[in-house]
Amino acid sequence: TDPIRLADYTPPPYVIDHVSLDFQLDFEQTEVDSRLRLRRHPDALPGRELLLHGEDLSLLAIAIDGQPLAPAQYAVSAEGLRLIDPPAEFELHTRVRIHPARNTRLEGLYQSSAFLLTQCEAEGFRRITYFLDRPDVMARFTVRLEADQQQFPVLLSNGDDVAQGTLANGRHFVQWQDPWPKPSYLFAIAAGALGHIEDYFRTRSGRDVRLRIYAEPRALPRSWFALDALKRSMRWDEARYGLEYDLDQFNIVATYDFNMGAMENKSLNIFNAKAIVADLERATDADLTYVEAVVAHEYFHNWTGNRVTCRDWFQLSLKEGLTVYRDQEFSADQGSRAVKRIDDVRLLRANQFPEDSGPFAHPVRPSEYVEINNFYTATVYEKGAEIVRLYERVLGREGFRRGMDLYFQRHDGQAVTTDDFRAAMADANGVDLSRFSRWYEQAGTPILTVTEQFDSERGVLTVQFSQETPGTLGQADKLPVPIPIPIALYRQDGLRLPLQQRDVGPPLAGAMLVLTEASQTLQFDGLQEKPVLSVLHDFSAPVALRHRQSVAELSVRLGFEQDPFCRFEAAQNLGEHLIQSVYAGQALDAVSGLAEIGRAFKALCADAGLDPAVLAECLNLPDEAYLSERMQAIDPSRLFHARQAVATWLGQQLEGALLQHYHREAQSAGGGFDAPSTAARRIRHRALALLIAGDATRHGALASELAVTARNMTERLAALSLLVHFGLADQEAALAQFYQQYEDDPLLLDKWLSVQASSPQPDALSRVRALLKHPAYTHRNPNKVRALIGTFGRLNRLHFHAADGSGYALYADALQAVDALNPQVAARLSAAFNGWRRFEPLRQEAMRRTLQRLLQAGLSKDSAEIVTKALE
Ligand code: BAL
Ligand code: ZN
Repeated sequence: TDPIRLADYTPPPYVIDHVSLDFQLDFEQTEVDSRLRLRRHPDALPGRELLLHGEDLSLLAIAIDGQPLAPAQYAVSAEGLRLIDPPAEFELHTRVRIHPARNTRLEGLYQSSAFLLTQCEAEGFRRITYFLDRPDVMARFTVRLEADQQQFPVLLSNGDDVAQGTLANGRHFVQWQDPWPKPSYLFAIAAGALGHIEDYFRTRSGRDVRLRIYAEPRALPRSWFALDALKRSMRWDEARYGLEYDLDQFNIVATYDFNMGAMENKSLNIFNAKAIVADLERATDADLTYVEAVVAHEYFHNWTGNRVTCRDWFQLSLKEGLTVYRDQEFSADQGSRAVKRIDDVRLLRANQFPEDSGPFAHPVRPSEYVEINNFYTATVYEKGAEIVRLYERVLGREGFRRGMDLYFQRHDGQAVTTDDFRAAMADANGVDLSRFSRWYEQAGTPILTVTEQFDSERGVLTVQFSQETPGTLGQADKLPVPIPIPIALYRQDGLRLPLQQRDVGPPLAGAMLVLTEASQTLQFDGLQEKPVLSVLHDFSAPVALRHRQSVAELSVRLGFEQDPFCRFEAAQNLGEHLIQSVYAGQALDAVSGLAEIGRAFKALCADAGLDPAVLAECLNLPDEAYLSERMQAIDPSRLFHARQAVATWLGQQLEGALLQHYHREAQSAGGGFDAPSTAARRIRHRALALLIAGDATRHGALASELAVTARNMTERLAALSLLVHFGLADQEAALAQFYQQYEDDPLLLDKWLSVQASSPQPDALSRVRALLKHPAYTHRNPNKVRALIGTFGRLNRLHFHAADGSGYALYADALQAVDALNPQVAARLSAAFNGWRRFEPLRQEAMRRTLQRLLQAGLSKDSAEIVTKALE
């Protein structure tokens, strides 16, 4: 398949001013009657044909301005409907039939238990009716939904419901009107046996907005947290950006069958139940945090995505990077900003860095794609958010707000580009941001190297900063990108020193260098001894930092850094030093600086001023995905055991302190979803994991005890994971009990599957094999696929990479089966092999062969794009 290229962009041939849709809804056969008001786009290139996108539609009727078309006036193909010589302005009437119950791709209109739903982003609308299904065609929609009243008591679409009534034969209808022009990817309907909960939000201008969450009745009592998160999001967007909601109702529908996390359809968000249905009793703190973030994210899209949308799909990060940045900031304001930042960086490093260094590396604004669904990536989302954060770093929060204000002033109601966003940021602040375009255009994680030289006689520290972005497929040479680098100096005893800059290199503003060249040097003087240098506070740019520091220097940073992220970073560096030394074959006892590292961690545990959640993250060793990024010819089994050995050592070294934290926080850990209680749970569960790694015989009983006394799902699941992952005596009983207790709860069964799929115990593979046949599992449900197969490939590095290739084989078989049903979900699974070139030769070969076998078996366009790239 030929790729679609950004360079080939042309404006749409026609404008669609108005769309009127009439649905006769039914699970088996739905009919869609459409009337489009089209007129030739003023800038359109002349052409005799007009192609309207359409896939898997049966055309029942077609007319232009009331006149049925003769066969010579149109042609239907796999791509869509071609109109021959259409007038400059006309009304197109079509009627098509579609089959929702047969739709296993979950794109377009599909069935989810007792209701019908749509998913149109990116190109699902063309599976509903013929249309110019591209984001720069923004139209006003009127939608009439008609169905059997008993089967489909609820009929929802975008905008306001303007008419409804009952009809003969037990049927009824509701008519919806959306006053805001929107691209087709934001169209939605939901229809069927849905219950709802309700609340109101009064906007700052005094309008009352009715808020509803619709779901299967059993899920509703657990959806109040999400509804509250929605209200907090609405308030936050007014306070931080002056952005108010623009309709009188806002509806969310939750479903257990969904390809993504959620979807921001105008005023009718559709959510994976995983991102809505959550309370302390049945969801972990991580789940609740996720729900809060996704609810906010989709709501924030109302302005960043819906009111101002993307010109084309290459601009996806325009809305996604910006909206992720906004939800990150919202979450930071709800709980602990430091913990939020650490969590986000961990995620970026585990998911985006490998993408950026693998065969699927692509710029935040890609220049070509085969299947756009494959570009909803960590790069477009998370790295995109980091780039937006760069603007905030260099412009300050107020400057950033000025840029946002100008962006909306210029582009409300338009479909625009990342260049337009950057121009608004630059113009609002009177600065030149042209070099930031490189962040969007270049793939690959820039490597920032920091080298120090101290002249003890003159008391001068010379620091050289250099950057290099590695070449990626099709982009061999890279240019320097602007990198904001906050700088601090500490004395050995932890005192922060003033920065006395010498007249070398660019002058710092607010203790921050913005590195714009390949290399720049700074000097600081007035120093009595070599100071400890600290850079990149708060992870100020999405770069891979190479800064060699001694164990002594890292220990000072761990103990005294004022920036919590940097303390976490020092801990990660110390952990990495130990793990890599063991991996390289050293006995742990012989690793340089071991005793000093032990002392530094002990001191950290005793630091009463430290947020226990930050402490927990400092004690969380760098994960295998992140470590692997910095290695070649990886032996995953050796890496797992090296990391485990360091965890064991840490658990033994810190035993006393860990037990103290575990018991001291017991009471707080029974509290609600507030920062102190969630922090208490984090440190307790981190402490317990290390204690058991240190000595399972002595401390395993604590996990069994926690399984029994658990007061919330965070505790219950922590206990279950530890029992299973350490293969402790009570594991089978705990698994059986968990299953029995939550058999009726799809989201908790997902967890039950994931805990087993991620187990490092020797029986993991046979467990996964058995679970594939378990009634709790089906290839048809994306959440189940992700929980079992996805987790196995992503988190179980020991068994996925089993030396005999059994993990790859099992995974590939499952992937192939899923691909036949749901290409979008299968393509995600395919990415698990992307890093194959980084492994030792035997695994490389086994993975390469698996990829070839998959390709030969015949894959969907989605999966084929990923697998082909991987083999290139
Ligand atoms: N637009 C797809 C789901 C999301 O990012 O909100
Ligand atoms: Zn989004």
